[in-house]
Amino acid sequence: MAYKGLIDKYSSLLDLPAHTRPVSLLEGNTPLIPVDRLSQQLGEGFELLVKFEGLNPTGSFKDRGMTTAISEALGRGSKTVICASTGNTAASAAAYASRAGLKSIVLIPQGKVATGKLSGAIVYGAQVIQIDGSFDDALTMVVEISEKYPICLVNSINPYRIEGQKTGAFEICDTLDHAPDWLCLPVGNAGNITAYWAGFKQYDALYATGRPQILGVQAAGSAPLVLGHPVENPETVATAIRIGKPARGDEALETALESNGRIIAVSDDEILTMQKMLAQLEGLWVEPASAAGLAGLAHEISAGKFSLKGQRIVAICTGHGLKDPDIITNAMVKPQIIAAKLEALESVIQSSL
Ligand code: AN7
Repeated sequence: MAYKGLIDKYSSLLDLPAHTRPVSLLEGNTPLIPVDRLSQQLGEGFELLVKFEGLNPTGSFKDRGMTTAISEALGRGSKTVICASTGNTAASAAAYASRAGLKSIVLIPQGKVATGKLSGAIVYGAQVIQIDGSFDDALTMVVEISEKYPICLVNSINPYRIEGQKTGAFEICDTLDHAPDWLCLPVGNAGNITAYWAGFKQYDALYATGRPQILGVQAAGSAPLVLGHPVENPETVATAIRIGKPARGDEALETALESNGRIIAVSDDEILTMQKMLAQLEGLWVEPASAAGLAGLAHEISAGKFSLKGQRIVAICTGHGLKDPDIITNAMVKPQIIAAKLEALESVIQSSL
């Protein structure tokens, strides 16, 4: 049967109001890719798989929750949606709003949104507004404005975002026939970790698929859940998770506790090293924030805090590397230029022959 998107596929498992009018870009259904060369670098005796969420229609995991949030907003009669965003939510909201015939307004922190996300929001037709402040400031503003005007808020405070996002957990259980032992993922505003946990619990209650332990990973310069207090001026190269006051922070902490997992922080260096390892060992290019879950796993393994034997571990890679090409090109050595002569080519590729 033809694939019609997440609402169609999992309708009976998603708590959506009757007025919901499905708007889909055939999101979800992303591959769970074994990464054996990477796992061998990290340790022995375990299985590692990457759920590559960068293959969603707008290049990030946000599309799972946006199909549901926009579908509900459309059915309710909303004309305009709004969100604060570090970039991926903005692009996703803008795309789904256009597909639904709605207007979208996105607030982003000035100068801190990667090129592929900003250009997405613009091409999909959003009204893009930069805030002279952080994501957290922008989120406060959109919450207030959506209480004052008939504009639908589509940040992950919106419960329908979580409903759609749960499908990531369903897909993993469908593919593996069981939940993995561990799930590793980056944590920013903490919608994704909240949704995965809800999804695994729901599937386990219905089909006895089990529950993973959850490893949530923040960037060290933006790690409110590790520090135990909000971070006023969050900083990290992983701009997607440059968030100091996660809206669903309490739920993330509860998830760590309930799942017998934990939330940790990794440095920007660890994140960029893992981004490179994934690309150069496996051919998977993810944006920096998306490498954080695996960077956290590597961190725990090298600290001797992880017993790997017989474990099946799934890492969620949340966004595509093409979202943030500048992080690569700004740091690269410019490719060499040679004469258009065979001898010149032979001499520079000697070591690869
Ligand atoms: C690639 O787009 O918050 O913990 O405004 O883009 O559910 O917030 C993005 C977050 C991880 C963290 N990886 O997820 C936004 C935004 C990527 C992201 C996260 C984000 P949450």
